[in-house]
Amino acid sequence: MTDDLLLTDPSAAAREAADALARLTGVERHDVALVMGSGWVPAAELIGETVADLSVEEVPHFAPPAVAGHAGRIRSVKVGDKHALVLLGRTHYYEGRGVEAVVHGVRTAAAAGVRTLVLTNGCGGLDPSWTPGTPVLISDHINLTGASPLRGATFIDLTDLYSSRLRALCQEIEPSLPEGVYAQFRGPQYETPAEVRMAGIMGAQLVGMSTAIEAIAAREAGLEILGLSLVTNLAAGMTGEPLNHEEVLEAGRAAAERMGRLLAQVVPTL
Ligand code: 8IG
Repeated sequence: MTDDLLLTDPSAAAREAADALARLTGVERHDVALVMGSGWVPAAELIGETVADLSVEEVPHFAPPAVAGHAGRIRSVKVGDKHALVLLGRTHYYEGRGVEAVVHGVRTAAAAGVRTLVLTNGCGGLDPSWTPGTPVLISDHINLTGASPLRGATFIDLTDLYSSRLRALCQEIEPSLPEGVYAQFRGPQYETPAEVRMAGIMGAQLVGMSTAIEAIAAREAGLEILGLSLVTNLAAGMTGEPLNHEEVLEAGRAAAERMGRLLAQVVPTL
């Protein structure tokens, strides 16, 4: 099924979705949005007080969830005095719905009044000291997908894309939080060991399938971005063991409490 408005006028599609969110949640404007990726859904419960809980099917132009552990819900959550929009699950580029579908949540958040965006993901780690369940602040990215959410000659600046101000705020709360460069692969297959070595030579410490394209759209929309990766597995070829999705979900469950507490502390300061 094609979504004509999403493809022909993505910003109009985002306005429609934002209007529906205001109506369905009863919250006129949201301050901050969080996209909860693989391994982060259990942490969502701990962020704050849920004011409204919707299925993505109720909100215009969102695609139904495709991956186990990606819940396909949108919540309005009160965190301190902030209204947070919590997107549980995301559309990935590898689903083949196009970049417009991938970044519709980010554009909807911006249209709903959001100024600050927290992008979370589960990913592979290249630093052997990052055991599964280690949270890492994204300091920069390498977009290896060949895709962009931008159209035409949109020459936007990506300097300090992952706000150094927001990273410093997180490190005040949790001084031990490491930082890393995130390389986005298209997926859905995980990397070969040679691709993981390539990513390391290029300067990446994290490999995933989501965040870079969303961050570009968020910057275009003028949002300040906090990127948080949960290393759910060592990247392919680093342990001698194959990767599996169950390991990802288990790392998320095990780290949920720590991640939820971190977000509950960070969000009111954003
Ligand atoms: I969770 O090792 C998760 N997502 N590309 N590589 C890539 N994406 C991931 C990985 C990984 N683990």
